[in-house]
Amino acid sequence: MKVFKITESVTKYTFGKPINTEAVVLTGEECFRDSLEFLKVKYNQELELDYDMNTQDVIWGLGENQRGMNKKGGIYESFCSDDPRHTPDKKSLYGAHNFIVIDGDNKFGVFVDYPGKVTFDIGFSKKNKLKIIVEESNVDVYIIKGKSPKNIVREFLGIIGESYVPPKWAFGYQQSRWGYKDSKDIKEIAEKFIENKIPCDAICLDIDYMERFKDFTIDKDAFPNFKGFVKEIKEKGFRLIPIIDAGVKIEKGYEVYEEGIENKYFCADDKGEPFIAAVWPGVCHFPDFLNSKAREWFGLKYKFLTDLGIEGFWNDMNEPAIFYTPRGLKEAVETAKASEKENLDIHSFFALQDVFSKMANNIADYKGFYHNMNGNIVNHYKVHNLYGYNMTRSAGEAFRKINSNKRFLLFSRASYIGMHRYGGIWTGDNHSWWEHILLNIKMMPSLNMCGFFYIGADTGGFGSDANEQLVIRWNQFSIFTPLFRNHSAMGTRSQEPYSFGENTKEIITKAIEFRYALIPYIYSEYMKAINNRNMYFMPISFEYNDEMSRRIENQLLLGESLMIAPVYEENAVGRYVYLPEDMLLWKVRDYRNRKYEVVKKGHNYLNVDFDEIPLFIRKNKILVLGKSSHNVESLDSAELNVIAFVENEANYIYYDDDGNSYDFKKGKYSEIIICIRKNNEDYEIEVKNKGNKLVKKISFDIVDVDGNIIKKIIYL
Ligand code: MIG
Repeated sequence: MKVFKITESVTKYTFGKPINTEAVVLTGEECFRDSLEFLKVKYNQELELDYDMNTQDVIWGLGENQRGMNKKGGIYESFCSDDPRHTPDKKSLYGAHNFIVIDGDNKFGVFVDYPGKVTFDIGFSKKNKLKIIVEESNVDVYIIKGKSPKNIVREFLGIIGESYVPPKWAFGYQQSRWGYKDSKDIKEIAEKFIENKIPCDAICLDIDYMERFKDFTIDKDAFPNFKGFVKEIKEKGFRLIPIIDAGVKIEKGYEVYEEGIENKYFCADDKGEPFIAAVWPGVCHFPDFLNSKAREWFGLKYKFLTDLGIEGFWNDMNEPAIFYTPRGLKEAVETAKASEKENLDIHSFFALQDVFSKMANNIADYKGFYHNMNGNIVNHYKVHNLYGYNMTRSAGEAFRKINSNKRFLLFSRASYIGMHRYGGIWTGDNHSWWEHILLNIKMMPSLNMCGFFYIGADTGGFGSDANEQLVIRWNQFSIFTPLFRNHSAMGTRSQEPYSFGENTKEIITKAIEFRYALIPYIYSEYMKAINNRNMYFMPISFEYNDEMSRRIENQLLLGESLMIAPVYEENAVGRYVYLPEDMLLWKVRDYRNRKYEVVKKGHNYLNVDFDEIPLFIRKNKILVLGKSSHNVESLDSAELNVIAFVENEANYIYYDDDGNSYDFKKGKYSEIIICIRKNNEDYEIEVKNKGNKLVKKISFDIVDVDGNIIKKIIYL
């Protein structure tokens, strides 16, 4: 074991010879210690980390994963998996995020930097035993200390490098569906949004825009003049976001295939030949994203689309997903042949069924190919979780070469910590199930802990048919997530905001308008979270110390001023809410109508009608609000509305920048610093403008602890 002091609060313990995942950006100096802090270590073939939890301990983290925000009671496997049925018994989803925070008498974080399979048994096998099992003993373990979970997360965010910042327009609403197949379909969607006056910034292009699912091609029949079409749609106010898949079609004469072969940029099998697996385009090769040259090559291919006016992408199938390989197919066919004509006994029947269903994403296939990590040949299985990460890195790095000071939108399905520097995440193929709204809610703060901020789920659910109430309730939550996209699978019921009756359309439109009115706050909080290494979504107890707060799994803090309590149960017209202190409640139907009530600290039942979004403003906190518009670029920033809940003094820093470039990193951003102080029956307001040239007027609704409102206006 080698030990390195990374920062005052972070120590790295190196076992064997780990593969450098580049998840952590700091190295630090070697120091001496003969044992790990907090954890017991056993290692031979595997490495096992043990910890005795107390009954009261809460375990946070693990990013995109199942079950609670408190991970206690579950067993989880970090292994990026393309499994669209996120039932509670599943141990892996698309991402692998090996960071947890132990929140008990001892408070510390653990990051297991290992790119293959890691199992977190958090009191599943044995009530109070935390066991982390790494399949190999070449691994870096980081122990992160801090006086609170919030602090520990901040320390962790400090060693993994700054999170991805999308362009501001990416905070607008996005409409997507697998099944919009050509320019006619897309145009129709755009027209519907315009006609119905529903704000929207982007429409996603799923695999049908490509010529036979080949990356970096356009189907000429579906889009006869793609460049012109991108421009036309943009003039209507929308951007197009094409999908990019990991697999490259094997086809003579197809440039990406030919170049990949010529330069040995594809993953190889055990004979050194390009590895073959079938995905959407049929048989494919996988670009070797772990090879820096291949990564650079593939990334620059995005230029084909950026040259056509594209400014955002989503990277799919990058676990990588495999439908079948020649190996799996052969095994299945042989098993089938051997079973022919027989009167199958029950075991052979199940074996036959299994051999077909296990053709996809089979471990034997993941063990059957190799990466050339700059001269070092590594079996895929050992570095599986780095694949999607490096596909997204490949695009992210290329964007800097294509246009060094322009922010592109990028989000990925598979991920590992480290990828947070290059793109966001959508949480993959969920279902139109009520349970998945709750899962969506719980994942958000866990992902923030792991560095991922530009995040969101398929609103309305990807698989299965949604009903209108579910789509309403889901939108009412997603208006708060940085990535806000309605997406669904081919063959499922349509779930665009206007797909149901007038009344449903009205309710969803009002929710989306509220999202746009909230963008000043959402963007300000997003950027400040990244710049100050805070979280955007937090569990309640990251700010409130009482024991009850630690147990709340279905309310979130959003930025520094708000608490949200979404409704995620069918037919519910209300819900239970716990308040750690008195808060100001605004039930939003139409953001233009503001009505507040003070809700008392403690246990409350809240009525929430189908068209209402409950929003809580914390005590001595400030919410800034603008006006809605049809897209982000057309937002009118001349007037800000402030809603403040003031007992004695409230402060807020409203951040803004150009929304398109990286100039903010050079200090080119503006702040409006607002301070409201209670002074007998009145308030003193101080506003300091540091460089904001857009805001001319701020109107204030200041509410005191008894619910009395005072209105004021200040001109800048
Ligand atoms: O095997 O491109 O998660 O969002 O619509 C399915 C089609 C492939 C999976 C993605 C989903 C996308 C779909 N893709």
